Amino acid sequence: MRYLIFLVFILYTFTYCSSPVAQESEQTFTTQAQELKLWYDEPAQNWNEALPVGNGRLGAMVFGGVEEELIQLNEETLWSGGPAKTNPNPGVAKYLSEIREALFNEEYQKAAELTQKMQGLYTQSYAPLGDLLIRQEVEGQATEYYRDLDITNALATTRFSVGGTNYTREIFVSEPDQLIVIRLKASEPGALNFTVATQSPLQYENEVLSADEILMKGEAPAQADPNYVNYNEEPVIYGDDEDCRGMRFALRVKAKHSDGEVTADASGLQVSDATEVVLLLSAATSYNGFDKCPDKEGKDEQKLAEQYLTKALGKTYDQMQIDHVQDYQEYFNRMSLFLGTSENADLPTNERLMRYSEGEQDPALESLYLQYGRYLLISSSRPEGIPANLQGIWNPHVRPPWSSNYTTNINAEMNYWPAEMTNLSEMHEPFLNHIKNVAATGAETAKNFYSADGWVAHHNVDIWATSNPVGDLGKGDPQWANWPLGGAWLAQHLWEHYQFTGDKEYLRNEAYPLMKGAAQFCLDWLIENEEGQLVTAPSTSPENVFITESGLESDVSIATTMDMSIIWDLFTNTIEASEVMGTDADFRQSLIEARSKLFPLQIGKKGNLQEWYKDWEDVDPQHRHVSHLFGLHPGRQITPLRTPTYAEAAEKTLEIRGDGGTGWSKAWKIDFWARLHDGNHAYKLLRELLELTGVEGTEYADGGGTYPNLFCAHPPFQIDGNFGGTAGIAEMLLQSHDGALHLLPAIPDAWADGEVKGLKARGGFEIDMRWADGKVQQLVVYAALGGNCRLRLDSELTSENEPDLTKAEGDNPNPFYKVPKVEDRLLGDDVAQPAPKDTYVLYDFNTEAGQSYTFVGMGEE
Ligand code: FUC
Repeated sequence: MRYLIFLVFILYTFTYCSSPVAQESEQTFTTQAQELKLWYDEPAQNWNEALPVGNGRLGAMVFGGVEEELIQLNEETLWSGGPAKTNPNPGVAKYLSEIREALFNEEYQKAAELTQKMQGLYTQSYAPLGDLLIRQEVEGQATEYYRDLDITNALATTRFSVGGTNYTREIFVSEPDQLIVIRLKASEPGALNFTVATQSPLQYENEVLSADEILMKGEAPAQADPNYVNYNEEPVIYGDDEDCRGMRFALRVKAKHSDGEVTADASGLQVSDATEVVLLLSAATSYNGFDKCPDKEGKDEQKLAEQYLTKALGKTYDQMQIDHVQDYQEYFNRMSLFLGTSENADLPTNERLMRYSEGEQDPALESLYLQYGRYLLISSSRPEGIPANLQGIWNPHVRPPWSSNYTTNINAEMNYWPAEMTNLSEMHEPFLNHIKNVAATGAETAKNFYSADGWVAHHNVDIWATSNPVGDLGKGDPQWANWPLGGAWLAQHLWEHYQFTGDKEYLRNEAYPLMKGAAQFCLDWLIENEEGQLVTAPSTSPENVFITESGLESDVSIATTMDMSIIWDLFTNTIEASEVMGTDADFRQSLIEARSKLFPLQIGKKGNLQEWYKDWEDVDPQHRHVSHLFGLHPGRQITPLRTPTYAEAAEKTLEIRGDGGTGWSKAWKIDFWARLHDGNHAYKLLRELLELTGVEGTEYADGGGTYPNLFCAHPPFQIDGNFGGTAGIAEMLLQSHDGALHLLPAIPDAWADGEVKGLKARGGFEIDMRWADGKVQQLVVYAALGGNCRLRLDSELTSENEPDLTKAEGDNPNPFYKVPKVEDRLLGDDVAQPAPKDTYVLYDFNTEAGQSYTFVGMGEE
């Protein structure tokens, strides 16, 4: 049976997957076994049942109503506000010495009060563009209702029949044509009668442009308070800012029809007696960069919207769709995953999810979840664009939850964890590019708030690259507002991009200068404690509160584990980057010295990795943030093979924290357990992440988990959990942060057999592998960059031809696998560093750039 399943899968993947192995195959067999679709037998009742489509810039949520179709629209650059004010609270650096004195005197509350004075302004909010409303006249009851989102083609379809006529609506968002394209079709000639209207929750007006084209133009607020700030009489303000009004936007809707009639008036478009109509939606904003006023210095959004439309007018619907699918699949088809087939795949996705939540097995839903994460990333983060925010690009609220901004104490980074591993390196680019903007405002913030060099970012960033500690000049809580490690964490992504791509030009020209700037700030920010160790002060551990021995509760202290781990990571990456390029030896030396003096990781009395400077209790021991395990994931300071003592302490920490938490918290825990090589625990959390939520009138009404449209629920919707879960699945299959390509490091019993293609590893390697009973049976390593390759797995391999496999000994010459020597990792005097566990087989061989290497597992024919 197992072989039958694999045969089906291999045929399937050879058809759909363009990984190096698949490219060699010309087979064209197709199977429905892994149809990658979300589908439903009724229209969406609410936003969390609607289906997301997007091209990175334009987004739409499709509800699929029969007589009233609602398509909620977004444009990624449409935000409230304008360029960030970088010195909103002058002179606050003076508090630093007083805060530090209070901290060393153990006056934590006094320190927290003073720290609160060092706050700037809140970020701005991501705004919705508006709605497209299609009111269709049908006579009679609709039957055979069906709607789906096909993530192989990035296409959403709604179908139904009325009185013997079949109606079909298709929608996709084209990257090549920069349009939202909707086709409405009837099986009977002239059966289409509908109107099209536009509206927006922002300030707007509608205009008629011609008999078949309408325009909505409007303006975003000049100021929109975060949804949790409720003390201002006017939380949303339009255009009263003397310096800079809010951003302008334009939406054009044009109807192309084969027959029937189209007219336009103030209420929108009216279509009568048509058989097929294509609606082309073109939108643009006046956003012209993070440092330009979107009003006075803004782009001509009217012209842009017109240009996109005019350019595509000559194209047929079919040609637009072909171009769209081709463009999308260039990314999507790079990877495939098969974990088994599921009977429940024949059920509507909401029901399928409900059964899964009740404990039924559905491995195909788990692989669909990974692919959905990849779909969402391709649809919300395209090169040249703006990074995916807390909700990707999909948001209907003028004051969305947490401003739908970039929350850097976990959420924004989590969005990009799957980018490199799941073969979507280009989708990482908007995030990497925005770090440059943040470094520009962050250099001002470092100077103005701390009199420090380099650049800094705090807990919240927005399209304007706001980098100050938020809190509205002292009204925020330091436990989240005054966290200056955002920039240092962001800088990890620059290094990771290099690790996966090996792009030295990028490292030299883009990444390294930014990494260096972040490290310069940290060098300035660190001070010596009484023992001469380097510590951060003030320091918080997002967003937790400790209780001291004397029962005092506070959030501001010294050298939290997260601070020290992020700095260790940044220094280590920057040291390695300067070594790779052979430059900046003096600066490298200063980092090496500083790193050796960093306050070490500590193990607490419960055997846990300590979160705080001292072994204090937590006010909320099961807090959703697990900041102190940064070194386990996404960092590489703690690994079971090299620092087993700390790995055990990390495991204890996770046990104490428990498996609960919001959507993203569970997703992070999947990554943690995968890094601890405990596949079954990671899998348990994946199942919990995929628990149905948000269905009113059932037991699935609230809580973290997954909505019927497979969006992750914090709750409310936050896309980070989708991306963190996707990365977690990838981490269970392959890891490459600890000196080797570790194959199946955390494979759960539930995934005893499976196959993956196109997973990426550091060093530019790409992995296709099939496994059975948890052991690798077939493996192809594609070496994009060449160089030494080191494999780690728990079973033996043979290779019939090249390379000659020898079990490796000694140092690994591949710079991508460079792992700091154990003595650099001696993090506390009291902790022994046992040798790596001897439970894995290690292979070491040389590769040539562009070559694939094939292996088979023992016992395999
Ligand atoms: C952090 C988290 C919250 C939420 C918000 C966007 O503040 O603590 O849970 O995810 O970001």
